Formats: sequence, C-alpha cells, structure tokens
Amino acid sequence: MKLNLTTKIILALILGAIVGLLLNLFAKDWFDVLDPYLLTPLGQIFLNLISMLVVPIVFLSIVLGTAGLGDPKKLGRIGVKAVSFFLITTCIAIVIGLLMAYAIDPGMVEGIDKSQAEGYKTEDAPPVGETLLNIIPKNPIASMSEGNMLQIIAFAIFVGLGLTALGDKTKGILKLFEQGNDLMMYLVGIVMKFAPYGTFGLLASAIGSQGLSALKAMWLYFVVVLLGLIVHGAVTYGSAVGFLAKKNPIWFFKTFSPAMSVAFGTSSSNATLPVSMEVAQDKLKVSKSVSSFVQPLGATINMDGTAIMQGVATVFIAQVYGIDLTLEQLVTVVLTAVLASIGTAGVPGVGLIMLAMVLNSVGLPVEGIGLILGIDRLLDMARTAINISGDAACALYISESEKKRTIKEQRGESARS
Ligand code: DAS
Repeated sequence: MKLNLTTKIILALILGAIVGLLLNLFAKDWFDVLDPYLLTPLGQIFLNLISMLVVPIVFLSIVLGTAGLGDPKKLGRIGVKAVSFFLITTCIAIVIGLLMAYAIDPGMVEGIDKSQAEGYKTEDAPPVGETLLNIIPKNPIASMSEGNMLQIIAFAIFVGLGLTALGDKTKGILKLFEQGNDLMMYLVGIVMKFAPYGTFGLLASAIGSQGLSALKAMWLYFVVVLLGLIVHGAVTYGSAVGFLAKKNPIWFFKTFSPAMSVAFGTSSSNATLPVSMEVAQDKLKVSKSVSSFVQPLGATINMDGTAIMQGVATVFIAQVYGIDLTLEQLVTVVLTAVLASIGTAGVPGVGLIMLAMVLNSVGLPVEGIGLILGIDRLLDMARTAINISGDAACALYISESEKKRTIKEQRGESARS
C-alpha cells in the first residue's frame, strides 16, 4: 500500500513518540546509547537539510513575490493587509491564553516545586526597537550568513521592486531567480523524502529524554496551553478562512496538515517554510506571489501559538509566585508579546526567550521559566504548527481577496470598453 508523505510523517511522529516513551520508561540505558548515535543524528540531519534551504528560498521567493506583484501599490496593499492580520490575530491569541489561564488557574495546582526554578538563566531577547530599526541591512550578504530573516526580507523587497521598475532591462536576472527558485523547490522535494526518518528521530529523542515525568506537576499548564492552541486554531483561523477567504475551514486544516506535521516535528517555522509554501501554493491554491511574500514574513513576525503559551505562562508563573497581576500589567503583557514576536525568527525554543521579555515587562521573576522548561519542547511542537497555520490562513485570505479584486477590475474594464 503506497502511503503519501503526510501519512508517513504522521506515522513517524506517532512511532517516534511511542518509541521515545518506551525507552524513557523501560530502557533508559538503551536510550542513552541510541539517542546520540541514532535518534539525535536523524533529527539533526533533517533539521539541517531543510534549514539549509531556508535562506535561499526566503530570498528568492520574496524577490519573485514582490516582482510578481508588479504594482508597488499592490505590494503596499498586501503588506498592510498581512501585517494587520498578523497583529490582530496575535492580540487575540494572547488574550485567549490569558482568559483560559484565569479560567483554569494552572498555577494553583498542588505539587509545583518552586525550587526547580531557582538559578534559571535565560538568553536576552533582541530589543524590539533595535530589531525594527535594523530591518534595513548594512550588508545583505552578512544578513544571509547570519540568517537575519527580517533583513533578508527587506533586501529581497528592494530587489523585487528594482526588477519591477527596470522591467525588460533585467529580465535575465528575473529569469535566473525564477530558475533558482524552481531548483530550490526541487531540492525541497528531495529533502522531504527524508522527513519521516527525521521527524521520527526528533520525536523519539525529545520524548525519550524528557518523558512525561515533567508533566506531573505541570500537567494543567500543559493542558491549558494545548486547549488555547486548539481554540485559536479552530475559532480564530477557522473564522478567517471561513468568513474572510470564504473557504471551508476543515478543508483548510486537512489540506495544510502536511506542513503542520513538519512544523510539529521540527518545532521551527523557518525550517518548515519550504514545505508550508509548497503546500499553500500547490494544495491551497494560494497565488505564488502572495504566498512568497506573506508566508516568509509571517514565519518571522507572526507567532500566535507562541503568544498563547506566553499568556498562559505569565499567569501560571504569577500564580505560582503568588503575584496578582493588575489590568495595566495584563495590557503590557499583550503589547510586549505582540512586539516580541516581531523581533525573533521561527526557530526551536525562541518562544521561551521572548517569554523572558514579557515577564520582565511586568516585573515577574524570569527564573519562573525554569518551571515550564521541561515540557516546553513538547509544547513548542504544537505551537509551531499553529504559528505556520496562521501564516497560511493569512496568505489564503489575501490571495482570495486579490483574486476577487482582479475579477472586479476586469469586469470594470470590460464594462467600460
Ligand atoms: N519554535 C518557534 C517557531 O518556529 C515557536 C516558539 O518557539 O514558540 O515558530
């Protein structure tokens, strides 16, 4: 029986989880041998293979997406629609996280040992103001070598606008970029054949090392975040796909599931970009120019799943430390979480770094993150799948609205002629 890639990846995820759990519960010594020589290398090879393609794909697709839009006014319109969609849905996401946390009170559960948190140190998240100021790169080659996605996107937009303005003079370069993009998408197809093995390794290693013991005291926190992700996906994205894109939300999630399963396995929006763009263009029929512009931008500045975790984690940590948050502090949490998501790229674990920024903004103890560290890897998988779904829902909405606009303009022209 020939299984399609999605089924293979989902089966690999399930098998990886089962193998990881069995090794963690009954064969820790086996795991200690298998992990460094098999599980981790399988996962790391896959992560490196798709991460290798991200910078060229993001650069080429934004150049072609921008040039494909042609009219800079259209680029402006799409940019405003995309950023508005991202900011509004991220605000909704963190409010859902806060409301669900206050409804269920995960920080009040027995057995939470605060001493686990002592001494936790987090990396400093990039200051948002500085990130926004530095969007224009001094050296685009350096931006590419550092993987600075916002600077790569900014440079690619300039190049795309230049190609549009110069038209036939630079059609050779445009052709070269188009062929380069086709080459990259071909390589994605090759790399994706390895996806089932890589996602198996990633899951087995993550669950084998952490097991579910970390869930004991944190089970309620874990459940509240998962519930928030499900509510946001079903309600917010379901409504956007249903009412804005006028498409069936169940069809959307079913069709986009191959990309969601890769996001779940890799915990990286960036690494999943090649797949999420291919699925959006080939299966959701999102126009190439809109997908190429909106999804890379979203993978960098739109992280609704992460915002939900931050809302729940903020309330959870405040409750564990017996701190009551005022309304002003909660508003600050919403604003900081939205801004924080703009400054960081979609790579594994970035949500925790941003959480430190959110906790700092309201004076909560950052070491409280040490309490949720153990299960964050598992939650990162689920929230990354939501993060990229928001980007795809936005791209679908904009693509459908642009199609309707074009039809209206064509009708207008034929009526005038
Ligand atoms: N792993 C991040 C992403 O790629 C999300 C997060 O860390 O919260 O979207």
